Amino acid sequence: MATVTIKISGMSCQHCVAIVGKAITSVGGIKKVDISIGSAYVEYDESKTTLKEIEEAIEKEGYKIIK
Ligand SMILES: [Cu+2]
Repeated sequence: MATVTIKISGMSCQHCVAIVGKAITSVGGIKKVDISIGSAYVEYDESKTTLKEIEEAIEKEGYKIIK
């Protein structure tokens, strides 16, 4: 199990929180997500997905990952 906190720009309200949460949980192997405006804490199974895949799912919704 891996845990990561991803910083996200472009989120401004609870609607964004819902969209990002949905995007992350749509990736396989996600065990836990805790989203707030501007960041996402994620627990995931490294044998099923990668951080890159999670980040891409967020970016696909129009948000930007802050590295
Ligand atoms: Cu919003």
